[in-house]
Amino acid sequence: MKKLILLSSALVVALSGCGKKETSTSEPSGGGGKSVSVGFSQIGAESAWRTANSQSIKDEAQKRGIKLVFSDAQQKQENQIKALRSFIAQNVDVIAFSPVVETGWEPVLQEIKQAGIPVILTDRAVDVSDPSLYATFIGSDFVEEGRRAAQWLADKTGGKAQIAELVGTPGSAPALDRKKGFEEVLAKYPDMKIIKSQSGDFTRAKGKEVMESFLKAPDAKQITALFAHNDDMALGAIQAMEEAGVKPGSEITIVSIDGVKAAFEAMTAGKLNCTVECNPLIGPQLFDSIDAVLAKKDLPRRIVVQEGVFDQSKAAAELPNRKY
Ligand code: GYE
Repeated sequence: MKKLILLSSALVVALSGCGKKETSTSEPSGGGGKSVSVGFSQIGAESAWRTANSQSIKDEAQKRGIKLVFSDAQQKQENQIKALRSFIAQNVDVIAFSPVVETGWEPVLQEIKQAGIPVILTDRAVDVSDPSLYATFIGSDFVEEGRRAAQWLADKTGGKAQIAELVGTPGSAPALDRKKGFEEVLAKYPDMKIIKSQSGDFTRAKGKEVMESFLKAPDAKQITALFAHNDDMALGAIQAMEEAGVKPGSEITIVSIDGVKAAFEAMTAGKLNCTVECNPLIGPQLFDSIDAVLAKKDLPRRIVVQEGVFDQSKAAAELPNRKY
């Protein structure tokens, strides 16, 4: 059975070999003996958060002399599944990945399990019924981030806001959970309502496009606040507002999530009001967990990343400290 799976996986790799430019391998420099190899399937390069996340993982692999096979799925689940199968065919020691959406992973995770390769999830969670399909999940508490954004907005507006929402990638853990946490807090404030909600796919370009359409709607004037599921979409929306003659940060109060450098710059310029931190620098925690898995040590099922909330009053002091 194992052989059959390996064979079919090898075939997939061979067939998809041509035209596959998104995979890079970094070989450890120097050293003897067999080095550890890790296959990492990344979602894409949709945001500044993601770029920092990829860099953190690559830097840490390099630092520890681990052979990293890194594959970029360009926001497509099918590409991630192909990459995971190619990691089986290459017989890597550990597979790690950040799943673009929550569902649809069970079959490929079963194949990985049959091949005897441990799996570590980073950043986003999966929805599977068999808990033995992965060793641990390292990532932020997205529900809490949504709660923090809503609480900040409630405090800032005295519990009164007509909110436009820019949602992340449909079906992704951060989009589902941030919305859930945000709405949970909103339920306590009868005068806070989401009056518009649409996906901007976590990108600046889509965030701008969707905000443009919000601002063209007949009831556009009713919008008093914007909740963007990430900074990139908020930054795109800020551009759309400026082009439409609406003052971001004053006429529309804006709260987003991630805490990337550009968000701090927008806060110091008075255009963004608040960002809830979501830390992408999880390379060190990932490779610590890889070490533990290979040493057959028990790992917690869930490793939560620590993070904070920053508004304009803290932005200038924090800006020089930002690492992403
Ligand atoms: O907030 C967003 C990125 O999954 C936490 O994905 C991540 C999210 C992050 O594209 O900027």
